[in-house]
Amino acid sequence: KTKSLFWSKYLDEEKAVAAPVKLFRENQGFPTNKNGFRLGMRLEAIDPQHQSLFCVVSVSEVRGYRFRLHFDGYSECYDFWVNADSPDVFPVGFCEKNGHNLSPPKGYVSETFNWSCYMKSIKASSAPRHLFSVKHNTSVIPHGFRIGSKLEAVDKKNTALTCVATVANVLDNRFLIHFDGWEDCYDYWADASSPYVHPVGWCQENSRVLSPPNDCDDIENFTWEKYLKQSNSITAPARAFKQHSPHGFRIGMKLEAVDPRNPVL
Ligand code: MLZ
Repeated sequence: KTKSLFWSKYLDEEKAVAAPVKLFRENQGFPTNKNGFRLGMRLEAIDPQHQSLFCVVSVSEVRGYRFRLHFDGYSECYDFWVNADSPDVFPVGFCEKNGHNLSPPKGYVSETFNWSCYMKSIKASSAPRHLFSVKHNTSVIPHGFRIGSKLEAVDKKNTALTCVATVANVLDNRFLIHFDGWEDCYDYWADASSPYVHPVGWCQENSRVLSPPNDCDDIENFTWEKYLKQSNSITAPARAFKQHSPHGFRIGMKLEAVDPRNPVL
């Protein structure tokens, strides 16, 4: 493949090698690998900063295989980029069909929001179905994580904490983690192989501290047994978790690691 003049000179000067093209997938061929999403098309998407929400969004920029999404009626500062094959974008009508609440554009209320009236009023078009490469499986897959199942999960915004959590929604093979008693801003989607989720009793077995529900009146004496009885809840069964086989790492072992906040160190 032909390299630009800049690259050939730069690689020469630095005595560096370019990562071989064969290491990349076809969809990484920026900017040539185009996608069919076009400016202004409407669709539904999971808000990456607030993952419990499915929102009305529009395509605000297209670049190669990626595109930028904008929350209708909200500031551009919330815009975010996705790959064209993202599992977090859905055609218009997906939420209604699959029983998820849809967060309407700013200034609309979800009870009365109607996609087709909205599209007519703004004279926009919806992103055609064939552009969505993830085929969502609407038939229920029995994977043990049902809405209401309790489990233990790492709070990704405070990763030192493993907390009492509940499955709040299900989407294909993924489930939404919600932390009991907390606002839904901590919610996130996971699947059975996620290293952040564990069955009830995992903290105790592994001598970790479990963070009790936020509304727990007796934090010191929280027990799952009491809590499950009180709330009359089910648990996600241990066999449903598909975690990697025990690795060789043990507490106290030394190693080298990248600091994700200062990746050069
Ligand atoms: N410092 C934060 C921690 C919140 C942890 C929530 N975990 C689900 C606070 O107290 O708000």
